[in-house]
Amino acid sequence: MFHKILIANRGEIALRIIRACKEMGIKTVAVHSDADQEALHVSLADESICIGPTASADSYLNIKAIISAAEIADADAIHPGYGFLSENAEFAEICEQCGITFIGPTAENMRRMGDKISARQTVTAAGVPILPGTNNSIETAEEALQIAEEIGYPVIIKASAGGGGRGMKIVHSPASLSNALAMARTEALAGFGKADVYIEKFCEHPRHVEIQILGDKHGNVIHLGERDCSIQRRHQKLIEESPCPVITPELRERMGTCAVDAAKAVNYSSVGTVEYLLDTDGSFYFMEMNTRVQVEHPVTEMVTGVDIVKEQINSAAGIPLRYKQEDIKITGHSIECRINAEDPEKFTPFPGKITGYHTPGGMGVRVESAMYNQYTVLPHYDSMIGKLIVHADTREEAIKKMSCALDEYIIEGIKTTIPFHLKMMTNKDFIDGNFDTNFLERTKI
Ligand code: MV4
Repeated sequence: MFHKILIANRGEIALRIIRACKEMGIKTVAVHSDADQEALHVSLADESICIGPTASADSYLNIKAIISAAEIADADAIHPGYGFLSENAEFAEICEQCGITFIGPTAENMRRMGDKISARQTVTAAGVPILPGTNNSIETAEEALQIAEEIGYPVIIKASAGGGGRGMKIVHSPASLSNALAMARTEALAGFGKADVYIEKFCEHPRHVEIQILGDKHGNVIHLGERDCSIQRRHQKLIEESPCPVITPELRERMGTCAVDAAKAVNYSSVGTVEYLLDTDGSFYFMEMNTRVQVEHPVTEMVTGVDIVKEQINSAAGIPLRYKQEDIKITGHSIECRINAEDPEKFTPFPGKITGYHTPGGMGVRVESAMYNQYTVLPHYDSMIGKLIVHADTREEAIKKMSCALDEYIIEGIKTTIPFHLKMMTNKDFIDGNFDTNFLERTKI
């Protein structure tokens, strides 16, 4: 097992990893930018090293500085968290070349699944359903028109090196296809360094349902059930829950088995998430695979009792999975609300000093946050400042518990998304589980 882990991240996920390490008896090294000197992860770690100026590019994305910090601190592993370098195959390779274990999948896993066309080819070979479309890059308008005629409009053009909704173009008729293709290729090249795009049938009212995967370095892969992440605004998730309100045990079994087959097809060796679109008729289609621990992993932990971060560390240390698939049971219902330092109606960032802070508690209430009283939320980084997670026997009880916890959560001095979430918990369609990825577009909360 590792002697000392460097956490190459900040905020709530850095705290989450530090806590897991402490419980495992592993020393921790926090890295921070100049501006994060007062951040909580710096004081909770055993050691801390400043890795550069405020800008992420000069600090949390600075591979040389992070590797140097690991060498100075004599860390034998690095945990990247999510975002930043967590899906950077080159960083994973450099860690291994420096004799430092990267706590995550292999660079090969990242490359196979990070490129969306490669991922589609891989999962198709593994028998995972994908939407009708192309498994190769589309170069010309003629090709695109022919494909679109075959699959029928609307279609969606996606960047192979994109993800998370970046660079997508929805096309409703042949007249707009050529321009959309040209724009998609231009934006893909500018945004991701590769112009490769593909086309698939556009699913008009999908839910975003994802399966948590856990693999080890011995070929074992299991799944930990699903999360419904449909409540999102401009591809930013706001509320996640497990189980999905409309899933059946049979559908969970099929989606989970397909996700495991996809992971086994690339010999996946860490935690990961297979993302699907779930259509209104119960059909599901592979979207993409995220090769990192995700923000929303706690809702899965709450319904399965599995500590996903600890299992990720164990797997990176070469320890075989302690769970078999038949050990995994889904108990109760869990909901997560993302607490962002944003205006609750405009969702514009609202950084500033926290002048009063009280966290909710009680049975089945969990707060994951690096906030504290008098802490100053910085404008330089992501606006998510915490996650409020609840767990109860039923979805109805979880919604009630979330309402009470949100009401008890006091954050003074800045605006947050708490008022938005309080309204969501009393929204009839949300309560009835009647929503898809377009919910916030069509519903005035
Ligand atoms: C789609 C789709 C509908 N049809 N693909 C968004 C990011 C990434 N997870 C894939 N995404 C989608 N891909 C097909 N063929 C719907 C989404 C989607 C979405 C699209 C537009 C606006 C908001 C969205 C939220 C979640 C998923």
